[in-house]
Order: sequence, then structure tokens, then C-alpha cells
Amino acid sequence: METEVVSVMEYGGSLPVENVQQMASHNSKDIPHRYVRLEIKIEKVSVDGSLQIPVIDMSKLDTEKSADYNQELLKLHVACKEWGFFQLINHGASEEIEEMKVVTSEFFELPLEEKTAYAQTPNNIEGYGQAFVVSEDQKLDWGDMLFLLPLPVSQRNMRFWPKTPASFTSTLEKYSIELQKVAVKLLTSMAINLDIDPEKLIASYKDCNQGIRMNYYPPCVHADKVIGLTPHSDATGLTLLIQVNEVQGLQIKKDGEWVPIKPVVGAIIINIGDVMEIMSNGQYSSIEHRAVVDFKKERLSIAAFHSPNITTEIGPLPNLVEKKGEKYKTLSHEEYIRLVIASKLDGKSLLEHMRIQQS
Ligand SMILES: O=C(O)CCC(=O)C(=O)O
Repeated sequence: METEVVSVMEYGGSLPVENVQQMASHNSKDIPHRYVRLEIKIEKVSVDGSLQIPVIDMSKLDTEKSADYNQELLKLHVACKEWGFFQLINHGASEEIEEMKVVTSEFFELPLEEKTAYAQTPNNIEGYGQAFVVSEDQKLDWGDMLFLLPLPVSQRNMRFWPKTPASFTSTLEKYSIELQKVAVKLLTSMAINLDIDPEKLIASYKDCNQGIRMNYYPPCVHADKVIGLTPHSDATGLTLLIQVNEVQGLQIKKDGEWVPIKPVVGAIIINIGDVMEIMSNGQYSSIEHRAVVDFKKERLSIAAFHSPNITTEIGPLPNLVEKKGEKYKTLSHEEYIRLVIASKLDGKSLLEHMRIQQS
């Protein structure tokens, strides 16, 4: 019997919220109470500047002949286990990244009426607006986003792809392909490290689901009271993140403290998502992270989320459960996505839902 595959876009949506860029442009001294996040003052931020995520050189992972191949592979394995985050240099996608930064900035600079032509519609996760707003009294993030699903190509909804700037579509198409290639190369190295058949892992990512989230965080006079993006771990497989301008704001949770990330120029920040933690049966860690806001300057970032294709079940890979037993439940990909979309961003709560309690 053939399984009917429902489009990812139709699984549910987010409640509409006020446009933050517009609100911030009024420079009001007061901010609505739904944006005030008292926890930001309480939680500890690390001041140890030397604490930084590992840097991985992709050119050294390219060939077994490289003198540094084994060393870099090991470095990658340790980064995925102990940090869940790393910066990737020599990835070969610099041109596409620079072009994508330009069209993203240009999109957010458009007048509000032009941007809202691409606003989210009910029950649809794509478009301009905000994600994961599931109740009217939920606290809100100080940011707007444009979310699109470039892959698989058959599922694209061009209604949400901006027509201005004119090169947006061609730029995103090139970016999407290049980033998928980088993701697949990294997954191949990770499979080798996990001692699983790379072909099997890669097969599920060949026709992968790729979502691109472009984030715009306006400056805020109360930057110490708001959060740009609520602490969360990514519900997907592997995330490739770019900071568009020089304003820093990404922080990751390490040993109970928030560690500010200093992006290496030209690097892609990579993080392990929940799906990868589940599939690796807990060997790799999906780490909580958040974005904070600047008092004076806007900040932009672009996250590219990669997940296996929709026919792949989300659960620990069979070869990785033999010795240690299953640590996570297995769901159909469709069930898993429904669960993700119905949840608000809340640390690692989704992963906790998937975890099998060990007796
Ligand atoms: O803006 C950032 O640096 C983080 C973005 C992010 O975590 C996301 O889009 O899921």
C-alpha cells in the first residue's frame, strides 16, 4: 500500500504577531509586556572569552589522503559529542553565502507593505512573520523572520519567495544547493565517525527537507530585557548558520552558562539538531542556543535546517542501539513534524518528549 505524503507546509502554523521591525522603528521608551523576558537578567553569561566552539577545516575532511584527515575527523567527532556546535572553514560556499547575505538584507530593508505580501497564512509554516507562537499569552521574541522551504524542489511554494530584490530566487536556489552539498559532506564524515554506512545516512538526506530561516533582530532600547530568539534546540538534523552582519548575538548553553559565540570570518556555524541526536542514539548532542539583541544595531542571521526526507522514520539508527539499547522513541517523520510545529520553542523539551526513560 502506498503511503500518502502530506506536504510539510500543511502541518500547522503560528499565530500572527505584531511586526517587530516596525514597532522598533518608533524608538519608544516602552516595550509591550509580552516582549519583556525577566529570565535574561537572571541567567549567567560566560565572561571567559577563551571558551569557544571548535573550528573544523572541511578541506581536511575531503580526502583520506590528506595528512590531517584522521586528526580532523577525530576533531569533528569530539565537536559533535562535546559541543554540538562548531565553525566550519574552507567549505567552498563563500560566493553563494555572500550573495545570500546581500539579498536577505535587501529584503528586510523593503517597506513593510512589500514584505507583508509574503506574510504567513493560517496553517502554513512558510512566509514572513514569526514561528512557534501557539498561544495569545505566550512571551514573544524581539525579531521577525522569513521562512522558506527550498527543498525538496517539488514542495516549493513560490508564493512566499520575494520578487524583490529581483535576484532573490536565483540566489536562494544556488545557496540552497551549495548548503545541501556541505551538509551531505559533513554527514558523510559523521557517519564514518559513528561507524555507520555513510551511503545509508546520505540516502535519506539526498532528497532532504531543507528550511531556510532568515532572522531580523532590530535594535532595542531595552536589549537587556528582551530575547531575539527564545532558547531552543533545533528540531531538525543539521543546521548551517550564517551571521549576516558583524553584530554578534548567538549564545549556546554550556555547563549551565550561556557562551557568546564569536563567528570566525567566512565560517559557517554548524549545529547538531534533535533529529541527529536521536538518530545517533544520543552520541551527538543537540545544544540549546538563543539569540540576544543589540541596543543600537540591527542583527541578521540565516539558518539552513536540513532533515532527512519525509519517508525516513525519526528514531535511533539500528546499528547504534545494539550495545546501548534505544534511548529515544521512533516516530514517523510526519508525526514528528506535527509534534514540532504544535510546540512552542522551549529549550530541549521536544527532545525530552522523545527520550525513553531508562529504569
Ligand atoms: O540568530 C542566530 O544566531 C540564531 C538563529 C537560530 O538559532 C535559528 O534561526 O534557529
